[in-house]
Amino acid sequence: MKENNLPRPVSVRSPSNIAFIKYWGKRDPSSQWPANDSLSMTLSQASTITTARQTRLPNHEVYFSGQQLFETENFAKKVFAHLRFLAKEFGFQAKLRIETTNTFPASCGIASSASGFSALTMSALAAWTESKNFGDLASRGFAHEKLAYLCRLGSGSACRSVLGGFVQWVAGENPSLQHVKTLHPADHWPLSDLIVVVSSKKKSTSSSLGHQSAASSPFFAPRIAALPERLALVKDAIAAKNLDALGPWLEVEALEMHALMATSKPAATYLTSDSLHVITWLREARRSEGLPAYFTIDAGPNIHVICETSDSQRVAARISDRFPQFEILHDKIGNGPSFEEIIPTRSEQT
Ligand code: 2P0
Repeated sequence: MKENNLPRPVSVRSPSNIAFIKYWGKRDPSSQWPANDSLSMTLSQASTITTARQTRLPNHEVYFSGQQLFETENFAKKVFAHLRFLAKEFGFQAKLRIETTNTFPASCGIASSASGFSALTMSALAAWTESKNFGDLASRGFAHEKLAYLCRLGSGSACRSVLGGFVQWVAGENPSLQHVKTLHPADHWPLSDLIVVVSSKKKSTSSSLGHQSAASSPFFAPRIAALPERLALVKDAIAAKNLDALGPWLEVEALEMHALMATSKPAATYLTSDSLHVITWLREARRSEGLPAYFTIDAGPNIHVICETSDSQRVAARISDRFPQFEILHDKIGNGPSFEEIIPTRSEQT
């Protein structure tokens, strides 16, 4: 406790994740109940670091990369709404000051809602409950399962970022039975995600709108019917660490999701001719040179090239050779969120 009787700030670093089996479509938006189970790999580099502190201010204050956010923007609306929801749900009175940054370049077209809402949820709860680590949070009623549930209410994919390694978000028979679980820890199979940034433009259709229209695509019902068997095959391939068994399903998932997006009402097209150049080249390099890499794609135009970490330098070098104009972000499987040490400023050293 500091001299001014306000608890010290807490800082949580939470990673993004890349879905191998996609979450696209909700059975019930109010409880964030997905249409299907999804499976992702938690990343280690692409993260959000959020510092939260209690204040005596009349309202919450939110800063992104040093810039104050106001509720007029859609993204900020969701952030403020989530803080108010958490405060009301658990009776927290103090208003928070939230300072957040991403470790990946701002607006580079990398989906940040998973890392953003998980870091926001965990740091805010830690600030309110004066927790310094996950043990403290658990002892105050916020164990991982509860954290995942609360992160999910901010943004669905954020619940998978609460855990490290290969993570499944189980939809369950009803909204209250959904949960997340680690299938294998990060050291089970070191995989890399080489993110080829073909565009850094902000996407024009938000994921939330995309989820709403997903069921209007003629591909939605056959996808949902095919997913249980596909999920089992993907889980087997991960358990066996078999990239040639996993890879084709990564590509089917990415292309099926983008086909769904492009055929929904309203439709959204995220892929660009550059996205198509990269994936066409990758498939050809795999066929002709045996390049051991497959792609997946998020709700945007950038291409996530998945390969074993032992091959990642070689694969990245080939991509850079062919596409020197595109930045590549090197990422790999990670262990999940962590509390960060905050170095107190001189005025805070009481
Ligand atoms: C996923 N995505 O499984 C899929 C694949 C993007 C493509 O979940 O409405 O930001 O906040 O629950 O989590 C992105 O959607 O949507 C997403 P909300 P979210 O990662």
